Amino acid sequence: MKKRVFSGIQPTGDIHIGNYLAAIKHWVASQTELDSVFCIVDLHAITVPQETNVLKSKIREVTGLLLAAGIDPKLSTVFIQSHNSAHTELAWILNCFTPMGWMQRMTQFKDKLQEQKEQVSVGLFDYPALMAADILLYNTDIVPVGEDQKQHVELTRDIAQRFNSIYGETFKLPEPLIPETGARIMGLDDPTTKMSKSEAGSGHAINLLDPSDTIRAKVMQATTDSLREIRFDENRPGIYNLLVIYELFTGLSRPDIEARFERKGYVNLKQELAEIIVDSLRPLQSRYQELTADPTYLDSVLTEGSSRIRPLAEKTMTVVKEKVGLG
Ligand code: AQP
Repeated sequence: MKKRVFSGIQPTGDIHIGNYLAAIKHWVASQTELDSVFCIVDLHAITVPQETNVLKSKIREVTGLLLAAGIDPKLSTVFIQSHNSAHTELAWILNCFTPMGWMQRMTQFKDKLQEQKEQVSVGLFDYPALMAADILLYNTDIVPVGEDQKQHVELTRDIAQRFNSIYGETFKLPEPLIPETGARIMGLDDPTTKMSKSEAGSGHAINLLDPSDTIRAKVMQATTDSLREIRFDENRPGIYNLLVIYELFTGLSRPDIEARFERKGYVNLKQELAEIIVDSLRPLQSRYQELTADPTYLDSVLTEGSSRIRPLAEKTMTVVKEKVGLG
């Protein structure tokens, strides 16, 4: 039996190289040895305001990008969260077993609360319970995520353990899988904040569908520092972030990269990095154009994914409802 992997991606904003290097690239690499389930989490997306038509088209865009990056729908299951109502049903049940205090400790919510103040939705507060439902529905073994989602996976384990302690062994406890390098790619304009889809600044993120000249311009404008030496030093977040991106796209070792840029300046590093990103994303971008040329293809993949996954969720819901005494 292959271990099951579950991961989600929000169809919000533009998918960027942080999503790609920390998550999507690893999903592609492990799909032959793991039973992989990837969910386009549109119900998570509406925890902040979305425009109807934009959300619908972003769902297809993210699906196209996952496939263009190498997710193979014959090996992996790709589906839309809202196509399976078991996600919201289980989330409600888990809500009833989750103390408010646990949710109030979630740092992502606390950060968004600072930004959105009283506009923040109840749905955003409850986001981690929905994420717990996503994961627990499918007896997930491994949840590959970036560093920002680690706390939510730990909460999922706590909720599962609590439920299991009341009703006996029901949910498998999932393990977060965080990449050793690049688990937190930072914004190019501000390397002290994580690269994020919802950040508005035009020089903040490199998006997977950015034209070559846009990528070049963003890299050349990236914030660095006034020092000269090019080496991996976490205390110099701007240059460190660029070097990590360089490392992840090239696969070269840190000593090799440092040796390559000895006695060279930041401009050399930025120029070379920009070309590496442009070249690395080119095949993905042309594959994306091919895949989206047929408007029915992506929907057929998503429909097939939903019907493959639904019986697994139904099995879990039957057990959970029986244990809780519903119906
Ligand atoms: N900057 C990042 N560095 C490393 N990993 C990242 N991830 C997101 N940003 C970074 C990882 O990408 C996967 C998909 O992310 P998501 O769309 O589900 O949600 P998110 O974490 O909320 O991503 P964003 O880009 O910051 O989106 P918004 O702005 O919409 O909230 C996850 O595995 C995530 O860890």
